[in-house]
Amino acid sequence: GFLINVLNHEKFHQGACDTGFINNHPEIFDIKPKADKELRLLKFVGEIVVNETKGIKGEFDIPLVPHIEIPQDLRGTKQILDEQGPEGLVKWIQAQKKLLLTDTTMRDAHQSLMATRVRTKDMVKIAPATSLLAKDLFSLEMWGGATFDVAYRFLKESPWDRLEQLRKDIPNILFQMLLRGANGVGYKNYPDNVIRAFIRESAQSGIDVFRIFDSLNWLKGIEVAIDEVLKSGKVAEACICYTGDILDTSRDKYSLQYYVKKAKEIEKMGAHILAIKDMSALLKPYAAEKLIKALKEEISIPIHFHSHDTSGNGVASILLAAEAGVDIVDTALNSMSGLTSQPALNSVVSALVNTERDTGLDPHGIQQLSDYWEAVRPVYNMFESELKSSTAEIYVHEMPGGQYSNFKSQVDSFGLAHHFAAVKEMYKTVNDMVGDIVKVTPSSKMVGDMAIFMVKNQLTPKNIYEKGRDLNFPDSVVDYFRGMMGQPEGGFPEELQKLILKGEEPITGRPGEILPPEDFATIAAHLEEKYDHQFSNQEILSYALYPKVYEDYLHSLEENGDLTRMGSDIFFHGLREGETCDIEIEEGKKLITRLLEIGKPDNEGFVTLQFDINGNRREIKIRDKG
Ligand code: 3PY
Ligand code: ZN
Repeated sequence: GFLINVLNHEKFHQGACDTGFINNHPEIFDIKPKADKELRLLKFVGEIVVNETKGIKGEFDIPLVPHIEIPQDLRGTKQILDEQGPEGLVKWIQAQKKLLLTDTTMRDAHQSLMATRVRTKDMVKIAPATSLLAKDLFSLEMWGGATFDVAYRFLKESPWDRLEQLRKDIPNILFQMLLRGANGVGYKNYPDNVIRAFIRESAQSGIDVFRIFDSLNWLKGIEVAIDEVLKSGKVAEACICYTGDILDTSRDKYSLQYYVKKAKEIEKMGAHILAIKDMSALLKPYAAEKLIKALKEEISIPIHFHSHDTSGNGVASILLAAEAGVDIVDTALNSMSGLTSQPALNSVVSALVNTERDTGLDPHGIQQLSDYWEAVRPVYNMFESELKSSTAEIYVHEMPGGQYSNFKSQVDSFGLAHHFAAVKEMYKTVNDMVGDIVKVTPSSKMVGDMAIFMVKNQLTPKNIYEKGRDLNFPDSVVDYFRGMMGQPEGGFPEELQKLILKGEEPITGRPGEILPPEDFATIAAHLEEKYDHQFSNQEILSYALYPKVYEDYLHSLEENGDLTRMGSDIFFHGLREGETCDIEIEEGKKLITRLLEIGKPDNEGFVTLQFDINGNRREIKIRDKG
């Protein structure tokens, strides 16, 4: 607008004004026939219709949002933390008889069931109802883990916006995130100043409880994160990741003593809460009872039990942990629970009604929340894993829930679709080769990458020392053996380490100590120069964590505009021929869109789509890539 005004100005035509700026910036005339919002949107939808769905789309129910009225004095655990600080919150937890619950629906549940694809829009719709109907929860786990990069990478939305929008609508329940220690929300160690800045920013944007783990239970790897959370006045929940089987006395690496020792160290580090992170659903019911009993005798901070239901024993483990005095457990609303996800929240609530550890949650209220998610879920069906039943096989290969549900498609993408059983078997073999390690992001990814690599190259634990000499191992494997994921219990197997590092010396200290600090000012300058606007601390951190993913997201914004207001059925499935829907393109601005006709590809392979937009006909052409 400004430019046009200048160009039309009388003085400009007379050459009587200083055009130095214009002369020095010829790029301002480089006006792409910039697609208007409407056209960009139709192109986005058209691309899905022509190249993904071919106009085929299921019928989706509109998820029912319960009618509620939020009382003025709605309170919850968030107020306890805000008013009494982490120590006050810990005292409150210890004074509770009831079993406290965390609902993971908005984080681990969909990460484990649907490749982390749930969009902010579907969360925000149910947020006010959640704040009321689930007001007696201990916390909502709704951020961190894989949600951060998937939001940018696949959903083309900002994870920070998700956090802030949910915070606004749920002011009374603690927000909890999963932080991979020195790996932040990524797959590699970051410099200390990135971890610290990320925690500060997350705390400011609404996270209360930081669940922090190291993928090898190497406690040095979580020191910096715990320290920063303590400084920020938030709750530091430090994890021991559970692996092996404490009931099996023939396997002594991960014994009861191992866990008790780690727990004591964690308490000494100043953590407010200890989490038992059972990412692979390996903590069997009677082992849970034994472990919690022992820990309750040895440490005095509250214990939070996180598990998955992959084995089908999840609720049983929770109930026996509750018997043994566990303070808090993770569950997911029933419609988002089970299998590789968390054990079922509503079922645990009902199981404990009229018992000493009654959770205090209202079964009717949480049923409505579960019903909502039940109706949301079909839109995401293409991301669901093929797993139809729980499996006791998990006790053999020990693969984390989120990885298990994704692994099949990862294996397929390497052209090994028919070798899935062999790769799973190899996952166990690799674990033995590397010395029986804790397997959770990113160490689990390393084991998975190595297993695929071994099968692909027909390697065995024997022939690898011959055949592997000239092979380049996957990055994650090299990183691991360089010591860049930390130090495993019992050290690295030396011969294998030598083979993979090909002469390079591994490190034995904390990677954060040798990684040069990130220069945030340089990132800011780079982004501002390239995109010509100011970037917030949040955005600069996003770039520091995921430079390419973040810039791809910026490009998507340029190309497609802001897609966050679009309904998820359209975002993932486009429109079917003849379908009419509302597409919101900005606050309060809706396009009533009807896909009139999908044409046949022309000679150059373009398909013409006819739309009716708010009563006007519009035609676009999309290249059929198929
Ligand atoms: C993650 O790191 O994302 C996990 O959920 C690990 O269990
Ligand atoms: Zn988990």
